[in-house]
Amino acid sequence: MSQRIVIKTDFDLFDAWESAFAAAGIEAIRWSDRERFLDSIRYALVWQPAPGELAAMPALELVFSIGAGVDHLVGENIVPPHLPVVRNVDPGLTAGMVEHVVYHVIRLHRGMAGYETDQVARRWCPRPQTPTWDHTVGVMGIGQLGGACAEALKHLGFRVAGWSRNPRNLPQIDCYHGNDGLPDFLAQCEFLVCLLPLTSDTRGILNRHTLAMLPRGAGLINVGRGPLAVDEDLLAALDSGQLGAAALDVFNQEPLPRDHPYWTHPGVTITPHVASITMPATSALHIIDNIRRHQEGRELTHTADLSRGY
Ligand code: NDP
Ligand code: OXD
Repeated sequence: MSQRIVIKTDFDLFDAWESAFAAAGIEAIRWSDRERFLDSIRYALVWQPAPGELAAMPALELVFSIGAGVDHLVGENIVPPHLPVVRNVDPGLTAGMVEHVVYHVIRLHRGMAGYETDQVARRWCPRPQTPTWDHTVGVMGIGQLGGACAEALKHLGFRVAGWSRNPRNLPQIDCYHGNDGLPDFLAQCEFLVCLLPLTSDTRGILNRHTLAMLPRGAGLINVGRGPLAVDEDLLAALDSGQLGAAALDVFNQEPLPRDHPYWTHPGVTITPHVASITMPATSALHIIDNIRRHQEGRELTHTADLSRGY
């Protein structure tokens, strides 16, 4: 049977996917062309499929998430229950996330926003500097991406704490887990990086209660998902000074509405959900490997458990 993978993506990267899959003898099909191939599409690589769209492909054997997050695949009639879901775990995606997180932690640590304001005012105003090892960065979610960020921040000298659902043991990272471990974890985070998946347990976890547990003036970097944060609580924490700054890449509504207060808040830095973008050349390798594993009856790697939400 032909090897066809249909691709639904927000980014116009079809040509790159097509050539990466062609090298492995797999034919890539554009989402807009899928009706012609419905009976022969065996694999789907998707971002935000609508209910019923995957169920309409009777030959489908595997679903690949274009993103590391699979919250877009959770919901009624989105993924037929018998189909395994493989999420995106890829060195290119990890490297991009490490760059983004390290950039923002350093930007906050070195007070760059102040110098940017000074430049606009033509003001020469050196400020004192402190070493990284005097500061603690907390990473919420120390999986594939959060774990790599924690390690990179540790290499820069920061004290690093991590928080996960289950007990974890990462070299030189102070690991906390579960609801019981959250207050002690948050109490030390002068910079908080949120790299949690969006699940029923984590929705709204950045709220007035948890933000109040941070040291006053802490900096927040949310790269997980927008609905992890309660926007009103986050804005109130910024306005009161409980939060010193927030670098936000993900939002409750994307694109962020033009009239949203985040756009103009002096403490907020916005990026349009680009902390790390899936790169076809490297991600395809992991997809092709899983297709081979599936064909040979071997165990798949990086499957998601949709009932758990990640
Ligand atoms: P992983 O599944 O590898 O790691 C998830 C981590 O979150 C694990 O440490 C897990 O704990 C922890 N976690 C999950 N639920 C809870 C909970 N209830 N309480 C405490 N910890 C919890 O995911 P990735 O690192 O690959 O990706 C993380 C998220 O990053 C994605 O789901 C996505 O939302 C986001 N992302 C954002 C991008 C962007 O451009 N902004 C790009 C890519 C991803 P445990 O270790 O115990 O399982
Ligand atoms: C992802 C994302 O989950 O880009 O990979 O948000």
